[in-house]
Amino acid sequence: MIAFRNFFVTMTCALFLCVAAARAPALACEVIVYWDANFAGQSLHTDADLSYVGDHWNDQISSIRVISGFWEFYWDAGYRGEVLRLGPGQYPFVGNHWNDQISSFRCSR
Ligand SMILES: [Ca+2]
Repeated sequence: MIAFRNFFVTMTCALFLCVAAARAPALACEVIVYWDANFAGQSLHTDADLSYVGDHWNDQISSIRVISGFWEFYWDAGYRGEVLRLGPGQYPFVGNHWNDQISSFRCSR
């Protein structure tokens, strides 16, 4: 009986960890992009991959907060062109080279 209970507890814990692990990737990608440097101007908070940021945001992003996950920012739409990879952190300015250039971005899972 004790052996059975231990087995049950073990399996329950294993199952829980599996569920937690399966959910982790979806929960671990969150980013905020900003129109201007120093997190100023309009902002876009998302956990979604964007193959095109849209006409309004295209070539406008100047600063980024990566809340979680590792994100790839691309020069062109469709995840093409040069890529800038950023992990969790604050990026008050993407640099002169990348300023107002990003057209698509996605979380690298
Ligand atoms: Ca800008």
